[in-house]
Amino acid sequence: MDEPGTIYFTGTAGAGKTTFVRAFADWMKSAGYEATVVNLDPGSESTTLDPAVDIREWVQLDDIEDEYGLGPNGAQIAAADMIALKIFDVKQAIDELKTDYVLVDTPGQIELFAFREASKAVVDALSGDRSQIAFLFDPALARTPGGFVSLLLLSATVEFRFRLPMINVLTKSDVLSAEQLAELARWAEDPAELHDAVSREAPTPDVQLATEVARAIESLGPLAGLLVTSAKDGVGLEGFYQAAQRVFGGGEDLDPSHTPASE
Ligand SMILES: Nc1nc2c(ncn2[C@@H]2O[C@H](COP(=O)(O)OP(=O)(O)OP(=O)(O)O)[C@@H](O)[C@H]2O)c(=O)[nH]1
Ligand SMILES: [Mg+2]
Repeated sequence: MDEPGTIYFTGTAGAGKTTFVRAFADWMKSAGYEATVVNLDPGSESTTLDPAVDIREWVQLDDIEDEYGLGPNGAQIAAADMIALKIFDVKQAIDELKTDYVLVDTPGQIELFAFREASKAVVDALSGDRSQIAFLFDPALARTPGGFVSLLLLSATVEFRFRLPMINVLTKSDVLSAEQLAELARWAEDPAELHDAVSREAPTPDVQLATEVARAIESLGPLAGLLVTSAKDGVGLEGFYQAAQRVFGGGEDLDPSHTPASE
């Protein structure tokens, strides 16, 4: 069997990572694909994710807080390093399940995943050649030009850290109006529109910086599409699958003989 395709889901706290992973895993199952859900968040309190492989089996945030007398942030940092030490056990548990796709939910605090060296070791250990990162845009932040630009830069930073293909995904589209969605689509497709929107945003002492940042975005070229999704309404899950497939296999199913149930 080919190596599984691994997708890491990251984004700011509360962006909808855990909810999206569950919804996407359910969609994959209903479409006839096999996926393993992995929780890499040692502080996860989700009752809905139901991961097949859970880092909390090896590393638990509350235990670390108690054992070492650390607060939540110190415990998260210690946990990130402990996860790296346990990662080959996690990898073995994933490999034993032998599925085509591995969906990895990452800690709520993005800086733990994005900025710590331990996370790079984790991603190196878990991933083969077929890996990518989904960066989730929370509409609460993405709906203003400045917030949108900040998320673009954060996404670019994650790409810079991991050097893996990225898919940018707008979550919770159900909370936005049709007009807001159309505006976000214009910003995603046309950096000049985004630049104009940033310039029009209420002047702040930082407007110059915001404008310079928007120019930087402009020079990076348009986003390769911001995928609009809602885990709540099941919107965009198939589109996300297709986008991920394009990265993994040039648009083909991993196993060409496989016909998903929905086809
Ligand atoms: N309306 C709406 N709410 C959503 C959707 N997806 C997630 N949410 C809500 O957004 C909040 C955060 O969702 P999570 O899935 O826990 O987000 P997360 O990124 O995993 O959060 P952390 O791991 O704590 O950083 C919850 O209250 C969810 O119910 C969606 O598609 N639509
Ligand atoms: Mg979560």
